[in-house]
Amino acid sequence: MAIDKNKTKDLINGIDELFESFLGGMDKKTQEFLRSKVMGPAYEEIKKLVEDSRPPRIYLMGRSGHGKSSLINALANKEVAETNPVMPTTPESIPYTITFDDVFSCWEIIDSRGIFETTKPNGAVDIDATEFLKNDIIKRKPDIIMHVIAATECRNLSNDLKVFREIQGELKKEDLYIPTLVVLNKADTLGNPREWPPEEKAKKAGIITDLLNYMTDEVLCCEHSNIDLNYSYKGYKVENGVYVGVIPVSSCEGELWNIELLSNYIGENLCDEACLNFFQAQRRRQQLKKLSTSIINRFSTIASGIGASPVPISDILVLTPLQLLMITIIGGLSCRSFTKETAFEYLGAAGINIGAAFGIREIARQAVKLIPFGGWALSGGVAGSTTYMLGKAAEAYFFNGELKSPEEFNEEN
Ligand SMILES: Nc1nc2c(ncn2[C@@H]2O[C@H](COP(=O)(O)OP(=O)(O)OP(=O)(O)O)[C@@H](O)[C@H]2O)c(=O)[nH]1
Ligand SMILES: [Mg+2]
Repeated sequence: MAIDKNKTKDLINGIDELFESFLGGMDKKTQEFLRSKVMGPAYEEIKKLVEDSRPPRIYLMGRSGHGKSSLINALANKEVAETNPVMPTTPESIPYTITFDDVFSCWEIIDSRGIFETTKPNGAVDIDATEFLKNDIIKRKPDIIMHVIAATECRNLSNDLKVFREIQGELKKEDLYIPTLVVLNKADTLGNPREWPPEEKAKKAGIITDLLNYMTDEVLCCEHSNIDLNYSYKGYKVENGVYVGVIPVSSCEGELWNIELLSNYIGENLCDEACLNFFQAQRRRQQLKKLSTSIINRFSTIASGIGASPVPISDILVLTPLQLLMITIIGGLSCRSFTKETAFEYLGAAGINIGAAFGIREIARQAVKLIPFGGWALSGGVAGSTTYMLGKAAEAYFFNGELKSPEEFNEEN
């Protein structure tokens, strides 16, 4: 299970019912304040993360046989059906969707295979192909472009990058900026293929670094910095207004290398709406946890807004629906089911008696005991920090399987 966009409405309706049941007995001004300044912004956050989410649109560029399909299989962590195994004789791009049904996600891939094949004897790319590629990118509007080049062929194919640079110049005129990554595939075949992986073979690591330097210094002509601070051979971040990085990988089945770093880097360059589908499909816990942490921070900020209430709110219980919603999202991001029962599962594990006989008020009363702020006045600071601590404790439970007391996260806030 995971976050299912189609369940968002049910979840929000369920939580909203709880919330409304809290409001009874409060004066109108407080009710209005809580609706518009607490739950309203919380629902807005869910909308941004879940309802606005859409599949990432990934555009593949590169010559036949350099490993575009293998790379997608490596990233998707499964064999993706080839839609058209026959080499096209005229440039055409082939869009297809990869669905990850069990995690409610999908990706849109556009494989521009064949475009660079129509080269002239001198290696120049055909003018029609260039025009086609430009128009195709304008038409498809991908979120990211991956230019896949077999590492051993880089030195012969530098012209392809120059051609693409010109295309990007044209795209800019259309106000279209699409982050583009050079993926140096088949890094394993550089030098002696038996010397592998580079983590264990310094010579291979050196060959890869030399190639990265060549690509950035002589082909792209731009400054670079390590993506992984400790290892230059894992790839460079570049900023030349067109390309965002040069990353070596091996996408050979059974020999995958550096795919996780590539995936993270793609995520860094994707817009917010495309991230959930991209990472959830791969069940990338590290990345999903980052999304969860950002939700915790946002929900804590929303909770602390309670301090600005026109009428002082002394009942910390009013935060329970907000916190249940937050815990459900954290659970969903950790690939649990996206229903409020997930939040109850955590509260149950944390020692709260979630019997069917108890009403939500009782659950709330018990939940408050998880964080002993008894006797404190409910200020914005207290509301924010209790929400934060509860979120972090739920995150530790769902992502790391650790049952920690929320208080342990007090220092961090
Ligand atoms: N050694 C090695 N072989 C690879 C790697 N990636 C792909 N290959 C092999 O290269 C061949 C071509 O890979 P594909 O993924 O089909 O290449 P493609 O770019 O999709 O080719 P077209 O669909 O024809 O455009 C296959 O035999 C792969 O097994 C790699 O990282 N290392
Ligand atoms: Mg292919």
